Amino acid sequence: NLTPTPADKFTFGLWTVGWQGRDPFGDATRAPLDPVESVNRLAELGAYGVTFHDDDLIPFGSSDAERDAHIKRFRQALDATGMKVPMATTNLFTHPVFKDGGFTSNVREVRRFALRKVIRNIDLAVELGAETYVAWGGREGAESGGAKDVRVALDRMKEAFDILGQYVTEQGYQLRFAVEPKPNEPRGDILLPTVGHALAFINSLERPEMVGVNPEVGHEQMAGLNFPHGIAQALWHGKLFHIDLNGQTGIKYDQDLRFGAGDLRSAFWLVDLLERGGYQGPRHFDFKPPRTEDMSGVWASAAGGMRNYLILKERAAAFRANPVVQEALRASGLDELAQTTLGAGESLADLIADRSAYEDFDADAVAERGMAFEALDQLAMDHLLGVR
Ligand code: GLT
Ligand code: MN
Ligand code: MN
Ligand code: MN
Repeated sequence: NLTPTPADKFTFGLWTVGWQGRDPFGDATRAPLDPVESVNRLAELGAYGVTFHDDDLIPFGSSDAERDAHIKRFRQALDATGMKVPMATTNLFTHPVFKDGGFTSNVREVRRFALRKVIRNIDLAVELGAETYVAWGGREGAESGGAKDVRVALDRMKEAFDILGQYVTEQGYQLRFAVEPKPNEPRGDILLPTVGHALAFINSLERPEMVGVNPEVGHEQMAGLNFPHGIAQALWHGKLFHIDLNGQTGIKYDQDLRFGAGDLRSAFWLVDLLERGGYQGPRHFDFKPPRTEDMSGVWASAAGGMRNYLILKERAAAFRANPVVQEALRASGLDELAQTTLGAGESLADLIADRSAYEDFDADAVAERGMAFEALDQLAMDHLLGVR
């Protein structure tokens, strides 16, 4: 069934369908989009919910009365449609004050302002039912070596997450943070550039259990990395708190194509992993409908991402269910990989005493075994391309 329903847990950032198409070379190609319109249209398309930056909903600099009015209209749209807000985040990148970062700006009063801006939106996020708070540090970085003492900047980054963790704990909120890595753009080099860097950083925090990652397909691919492998490791650490789905074709600027456009083979293995790997969270789309599109193209792009996910889910399930595939997986040794390397009850001393493991081991003979990965991969291609 390729028709999305709320049970599929598809969510969209307000900033995605609301992107006006401004880029470094050209002006907006689309008019501003009312968040209420986004909620209504996405609900009609079968989405589960929306996510937002503070400034997507409440323009920067709004008065308290204006802020209340924006929140009220948004809430009414959520109530009327049943749409949820599972995640929210903070805009610490658009206003010029954040030109050198938010949590790690060299300017101390900017860092204090950034923390207050996050705290204010955390209160709203929790009121709206969010369970995850994303932190994308797009402006945390540098263009030149002397501009940032990276070790000291990481001290400030840790300080920020420790303070925010304390705030959430003291308020008794059920909210977890998800760090979103990105290697570059808009800064020349961004701190916490990949999933691996972020996972290591989290271990140094005061409350590591409250912090996980929000990897984005295109961001890891901009670093030349295998996205499903990064996601598998995040799952292995119990740190996949959220995910940004989109499309990217190789190492170039952040394309933010709709999910499924871009590296389709990688998307197939990603859906296979998410559906089998125990990830229960939202399938969150963070894409930019190309600036060539009018509003009907925007909604076509949003619908297309969900459709591609559901097609790949069906294709991956067919791949796993096919007995020919199951035999090919055995031929490729996947069941053997699942066996422990030492036998049950076997000790290190037993391994060292085992002559067949080393002294009598015939490396040349064992090396003759082919792994049969090509046949297995062609079965995957046949399923992905729809001929099986
Ligand atoms: C911005 C960025 C995204 C992040 C969003 C969260 S904002 O559009 O490019 O990848 O997920 O701050
Ligand atoms: Mn991106
Ligand atoms: Mn983005
Ligand atoms: Mn993102």
